[in-house]
Amino acid sequence: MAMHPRPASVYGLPTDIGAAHRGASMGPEALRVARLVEAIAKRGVDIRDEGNLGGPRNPLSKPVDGYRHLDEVVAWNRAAMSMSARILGEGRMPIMLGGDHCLAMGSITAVADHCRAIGKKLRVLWLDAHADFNTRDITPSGNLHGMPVACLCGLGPKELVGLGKHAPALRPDQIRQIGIRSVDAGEKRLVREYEIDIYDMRYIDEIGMRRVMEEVLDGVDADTHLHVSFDVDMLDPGIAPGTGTRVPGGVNYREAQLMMEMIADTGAMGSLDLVEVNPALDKRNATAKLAVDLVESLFGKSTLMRD
Ligand code: 6HN
Ligand code: MN
Ligand code: MN
Ligand code: MN
Repeated sequence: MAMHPRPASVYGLPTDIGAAHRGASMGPEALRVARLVEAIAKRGVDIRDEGNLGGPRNPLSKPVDGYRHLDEVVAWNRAAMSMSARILGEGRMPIMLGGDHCLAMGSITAVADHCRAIGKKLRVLWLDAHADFNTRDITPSGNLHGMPVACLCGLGPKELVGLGKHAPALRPDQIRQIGIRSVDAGEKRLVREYEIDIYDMRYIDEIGMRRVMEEVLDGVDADTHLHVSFDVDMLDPGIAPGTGTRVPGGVNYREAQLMMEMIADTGAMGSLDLVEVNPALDKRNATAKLAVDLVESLFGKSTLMRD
């Protein structure tokens, strides 16, 4: 497929408001230090850096009625949603730098509203070790970064479920989850009930990443907006130690490259989240550097025609 790289705008959300540990708030700067913006520019993309948005500080409080920091999470997600909506309105691709994964509620709600308004199909690729499908009744932690997919599908507090113009923002059949290997007990029942399409590590091991990606991208066409929500804990902790909820047995370097290359080949990526980079847990910014390397592939680095 001929590629016309679409213009893109990066913005940062320096917060760890949805997580249990502090540090993901430093993710946007770590990604910039790893030369994310320059790497995308090198792919021939017209790229802007909008800087960081602000929001409430992390009060480090206990969960209330099953949610930790709900008001603050709502505030940050409203900011994310407005910024992504603005960038989409300018005809550009929003690249949200987290921050923790709760922020994908805002970015994806904006994308869902945009796709409804222009009549495009939306598919969300959720790259993660976790299903992020908890609710307040089943969460083991109260942390909202474990709940964004459930909230986007209508299961969650009304302030988050109703962020956008249409609630719920997503139907389960629009989502494909890849790299999953840690799902909590109650969460397992719920993802089954909602029929979330989960390509877990066992499935990847058994059929291989190439076929997994063919399946998750099946049906993606010129009328499809692909949203990629990349939680770096999808990657094996041996190559990506800088993240708060590490789970052994993750996606390896070559598999990750192939995923990004196959996404790039569709030419359909319209928005991206890069979340859960935690420099406080990293080794010499290795995780941010790896994320940048993979983003280069997402923007077509390995495509011979463009090198
Ligand atoms: N993430 N399932 C665990 C929880 O607390 O709900 C971990 C969630 C991790 C979320 O990495 O985006
Ligand atoms: Mn996640
Ligand atoms: Mn995760
Ligand atoms: Mn679009």
